[in-house]
Amino acid sequence: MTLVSAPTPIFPVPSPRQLSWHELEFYGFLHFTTNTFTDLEWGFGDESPDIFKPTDFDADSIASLAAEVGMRGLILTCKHHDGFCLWPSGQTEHSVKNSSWRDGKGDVVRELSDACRRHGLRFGVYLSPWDRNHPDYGKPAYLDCYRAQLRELLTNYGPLFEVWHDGANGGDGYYGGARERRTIDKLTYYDWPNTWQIVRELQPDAVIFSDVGPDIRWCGNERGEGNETTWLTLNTDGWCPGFAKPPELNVGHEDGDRWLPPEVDVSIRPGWFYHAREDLSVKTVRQLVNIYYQSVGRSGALLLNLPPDRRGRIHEIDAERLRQFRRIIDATFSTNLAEGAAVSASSTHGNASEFSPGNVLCSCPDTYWAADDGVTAADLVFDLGQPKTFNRVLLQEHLALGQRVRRWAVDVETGTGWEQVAEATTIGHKRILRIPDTTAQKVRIRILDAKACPAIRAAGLYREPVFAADPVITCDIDGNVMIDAGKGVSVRYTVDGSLPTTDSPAYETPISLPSGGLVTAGVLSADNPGVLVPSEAITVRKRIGLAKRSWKILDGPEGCARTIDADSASVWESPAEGNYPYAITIDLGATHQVAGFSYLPKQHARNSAGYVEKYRISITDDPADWGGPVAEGRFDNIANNPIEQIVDLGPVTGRYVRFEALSAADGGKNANIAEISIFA
Ligand code: FUL
Repeated sequence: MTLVSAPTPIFPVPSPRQLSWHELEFYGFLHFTTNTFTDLEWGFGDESPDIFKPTDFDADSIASLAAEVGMRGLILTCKHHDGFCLWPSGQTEHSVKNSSWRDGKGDVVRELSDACRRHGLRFGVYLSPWDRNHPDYGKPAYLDCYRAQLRELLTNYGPLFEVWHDGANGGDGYYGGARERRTIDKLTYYDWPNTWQIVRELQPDAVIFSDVGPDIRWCGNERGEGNETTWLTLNTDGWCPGFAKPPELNVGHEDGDRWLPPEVDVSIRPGWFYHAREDLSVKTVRQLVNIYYQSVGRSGALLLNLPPDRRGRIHEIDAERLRQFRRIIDATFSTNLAEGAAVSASSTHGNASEFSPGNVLCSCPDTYWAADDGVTAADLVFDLGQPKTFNRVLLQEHLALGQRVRRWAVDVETGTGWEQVAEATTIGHKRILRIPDTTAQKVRIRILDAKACPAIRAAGLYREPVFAADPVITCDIDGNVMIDAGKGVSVRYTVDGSLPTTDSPAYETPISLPSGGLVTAGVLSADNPGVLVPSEAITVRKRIGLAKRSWKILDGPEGCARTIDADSASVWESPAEGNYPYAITIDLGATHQVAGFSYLPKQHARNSAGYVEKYRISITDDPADWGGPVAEGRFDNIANNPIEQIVDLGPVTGRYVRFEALSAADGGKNANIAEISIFA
């Protein structure tokens, strides 16, 4: 063997701590606090500690589920924005020590960190910088408290793999009874460099997460969408936690001067905390699999939130979905169809065997194929020995040398020459391309452009089996409910909340539900031979509102009929010169018993401008006399997570509904509404 020196790194390169974090790929988030019991997303800070009283908390069942579905660690919200500490902190009275749960001797952080170790999982902590309970929040004294709490968590609970600093910060709160609005200077208040130094001192192996690192960055959204082009490098000058540009966090900067890879945080449910009303909206298997490809498959890590319920356990529906998700991922990635292939390359670094193309099929993390110095376009050819069918192509770069590849393509040999079947941009830690079923004996990976000679650690060809699609339930303006489970997949349904069985009606034509209701659609394995149905059944539920055909706008800004057209893609947006409040009055055409209201903000917007945050809802039978509002509040966390916002009501009786949008989450003047729905 010749002695050839390795390719020169392209800077910046990951630290050893970041390199080992890249290997984790998939771990869980646990959002658990008083919110679980008050049904909020952001607690105000004035909750009685006694409200935190899980009836059957079992850290082992949570950790064993996480391990079973392939998570490598768990991060717990030890303190969320309400300031309630899940451990007996010496810094505050707002903690488990003042709850009658476990007679005031409970410590969720202790139980979970111990359970994680028992189940081979790593443990990480989320400590919200914003504290809506603390009297000193906003003053210098609070920083001492925050740092002392950080020290408590970093010293008393064993080795941590990650410390999570949320960017959401400042606003109204209890603040020791002041009940006022407080803002802080995000750039200076936390003196982040010195605060992070505490983590370095006490847990040198832990990565630190915030919008801007210093070790890993936010991916810029809470939808589970890493970007196809993802640079693991970023320039963060002038940015800080809570103050960065989400679209740029999503892509990264090709010329970034820091190694700062993205973590994709997303909840298995619409909200981050457990709400019984969201039992119907747990992400479907198809959504979870899609999120996997959009995160892990785009070089990010997937931080998937599983909110414990009021028992202190992961709800059975969530657990079942996760197991189904795991079955699909395992069925897909258990066999690398390229294994055993003869691999050749158009260029090999120094012609040395230690950089040979065959290294991409070895599972050892430190070996790789590299092209010669100066060669920034090179091919790898796999001869599979016989034709094989695949629909997933996976590549990994050897990150210790920096992120190098800008663009690559996949070709197959057709008998008459090479045909391109896919083209992509960055690779990074791991890139997985989804392509249609493709059969070939010879496959060629063409690196088209790179910052320096490519260094590829792994390559794989895989086949995702045909699996049953989660039924998609939609409803038109007349209250006709449609269920789509994909071509060739049979689906059954119920309208009484029960789970579909082989005795339930098969879905064939739209179901008429003008008064709304609860539709449960199920794909049963017994009905679908030849399709991988990852459990006995896949069920999806949707709460259907009143049909909107006979609704009229009684009063409201121009164009607001778009909010009641049963088409979420048609959005009412306030005019550029508009300002809050905005009010829309709807005539339902007849008197109804109203049990709920929902506001769907504009979907897939590039920023959070126009999301309504504070609202008031009134219902009456006489539009000349509204009486008091039936609900008034705030859509917490809508800026980060603009999902359908459901408000449970009375029920109250009335024919006219007035929705008043009082302020925007971004503090601006504009509002948008995709759809308003009313549940009977
Ligand atoms: C956000 C918070 O405001 C949410 O409540 C949640 O914790 C999410 C992970 O981060 O910024």
